[in-house]
Amino acid sequence: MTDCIFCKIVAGEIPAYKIYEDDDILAFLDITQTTKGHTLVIPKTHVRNVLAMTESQAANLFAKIPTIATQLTTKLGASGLNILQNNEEIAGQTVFHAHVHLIPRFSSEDGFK
Ligand code: DGP
Repeated sequence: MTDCIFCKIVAGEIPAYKIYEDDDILAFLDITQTTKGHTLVIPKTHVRNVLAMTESQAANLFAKIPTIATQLTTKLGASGLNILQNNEEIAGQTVFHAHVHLIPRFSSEDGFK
């Protein structure tokens, strides 16, 4: 989609700090950094959100979440991680290209919130 920010990131037209990439999936740092390492995992092919996905599209996206989440948590020394996923404006979706938020959580001993 030509006017989609995340499609532009996939195409390399907008810069992003990439965490993981394969033929179907891209993970990159969220611009807001709710916590250090806040990451978005997206399908490279445009789809509006989970409500518009086929089972196969959902399987491809969510199958990668455990590996990316575990590596992110381990490499950052986080104590845990929230997984968040918004569908449609009423539920907080602001970018209408499906994405999963990975939000690392740190104890006070980690030095981050
Ligand atoms: P949501 O509210 O669930 O639709 O989350 C959209 C997220 O996308 C939000 O946390 C901010 C992030 N975001 C928006 N524009 C950009 C961008 O240009 N680059 C990056 N890296 N993240 C973006």
